[in-house]
Amino acid sequence: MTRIAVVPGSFDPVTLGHLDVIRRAAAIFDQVHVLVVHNPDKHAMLPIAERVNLLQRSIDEDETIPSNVVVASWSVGLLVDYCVEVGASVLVKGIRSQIDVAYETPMVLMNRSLANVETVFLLPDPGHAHVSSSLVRQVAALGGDVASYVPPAVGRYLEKTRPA
Ligand code: COD
Repeated sequence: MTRIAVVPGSFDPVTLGHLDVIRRAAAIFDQVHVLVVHNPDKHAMLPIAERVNLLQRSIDEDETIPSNVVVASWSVGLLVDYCVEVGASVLVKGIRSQIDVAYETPMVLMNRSLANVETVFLLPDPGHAHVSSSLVRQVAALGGDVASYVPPAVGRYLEKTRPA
């Protein structure tokens, strides 16, 4: 049986913490769908198409990420609807702290209740545990160097789009 997992997120933008979790998931599952999902609780910086584009480029440029990873987006309906559509039985979430566990726990139970989709929590390398898309956006907006926190494709994009 092919084990398909979905790694969902806003990826606004993708960070090295996200890539760390994607890489770990790809080593465990046969196929990994990295899914850009609209999170209505967050005010997005990048349109979904740009987030998908940056994710795809970042994965393509990272030789340590295997070829069983695909990138997609989902903006209509439940996350578990996508899982059912592609035959995925597992969601993978990255956990940086107890705050992430508390935030994710009700969603784990709801997704299991809605469609019997289980969730696996993966911890990133501790070097990425302080990295979030929102802090990257803030550091970049205030003129800081984000090269240590994002893939090169995102670094180039943020540099190019930085207001003069
Ligand atoms: N290290 C490790 N993991 C990380 C890091 C890092 N540095 N940064 C982020 N992560 C993890 C997050 O904990 C999360 O698991 C994932 O990566 C994505 O993070 P973000 O910030 O890009 O995305 P979020 O948190 O805005 O994404 C939220 C989802 C879209 C996944 C969430 O809103 C969701 O599951 N929505 C489903 C909607 C739905 O169907 N709801 C009804 C049933 S619950």
